[in-house]
Amino acid sequence: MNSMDRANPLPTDLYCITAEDYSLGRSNIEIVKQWIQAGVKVIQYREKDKDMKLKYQECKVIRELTKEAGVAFIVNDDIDLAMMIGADGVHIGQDDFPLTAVRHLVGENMIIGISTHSPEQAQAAVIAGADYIGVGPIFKTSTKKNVCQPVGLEYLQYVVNNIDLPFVAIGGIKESNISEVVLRGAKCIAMVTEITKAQDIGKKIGDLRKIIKNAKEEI
Ligand code: 3NM
Repeated sequence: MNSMDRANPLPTDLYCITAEDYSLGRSNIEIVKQWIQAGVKVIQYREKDKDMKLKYQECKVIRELTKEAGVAFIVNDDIDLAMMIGADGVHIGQDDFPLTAVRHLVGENMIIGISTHSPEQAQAAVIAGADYIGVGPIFKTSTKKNVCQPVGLEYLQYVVNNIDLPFVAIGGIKESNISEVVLRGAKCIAMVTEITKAQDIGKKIGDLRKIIKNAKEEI
C-alpha cells in the first residue's frame, strides 16, 4: 500500500509526470522504473496522443510497478482508465467533467486532483471537494498545449496564503528556478521535461532535492 491517500495526497518532494515524446527515446516504463529507483513517491501518467489501448497496457504495468514500490499512481484525464487499472487517483483539468460528477463516479477512495490557474479556480476546487490542486503554470512551458500564460509566483503566493488544500506547483519549473518556488512555500513540485529529458535521471532528482533542501533552510 502506498502512503498517500485522500487525506494526504501529496509528498513533500517531487511529483513526476510522464511525457514519452520528451524522454530521449526511453519508454514511459523505463522512466517510471528510474523514478521509483530514485524514491519518487507520486507518479502521474500523462499521454495526450496515444491510443487508449496502448495507454491501458502502459498503465497496467505502471500500476504493478508502483504498487510493489508503495508509490502513488495518478492517471491524467482518463477517469475510466484510472478506474480500470486501479489507480490511486485521477488528475483532471478545468475543461473536463465537473469534479463533483467525477467524485460520484470514482467513489470515496480515489484521490482527485485538478489543475487550477487562478484564485477563482482554486476556490471552486475547494468547494467541489478536490483532494489537491495543481498550481500553474508558474513559468513559461511548452509541454502543455493550450495552457494559459504563466500565472507566475503571485498565484502561488495566493494559494499558499489563502487555500487550505494540498497543492503541487507546476509549469516551467527547472533546476534553475525551483528554489524560487520552494521559497514561496511550495512543498510538492511537479516537473515534466526537466526530469524526463535528463540523461541521468537519478542524478537530476538528487540535484533537485539538494536545491529544495537548501532553499527550505533559507525560509
Ligand atoms: N500542467 P514542464 S503546466 C502538465 O499549469 C502541465 O496546469 C500545467 O511541463 C498547468 O515541467 C504543465 O515541462 C506542463 O514545463 C509542465
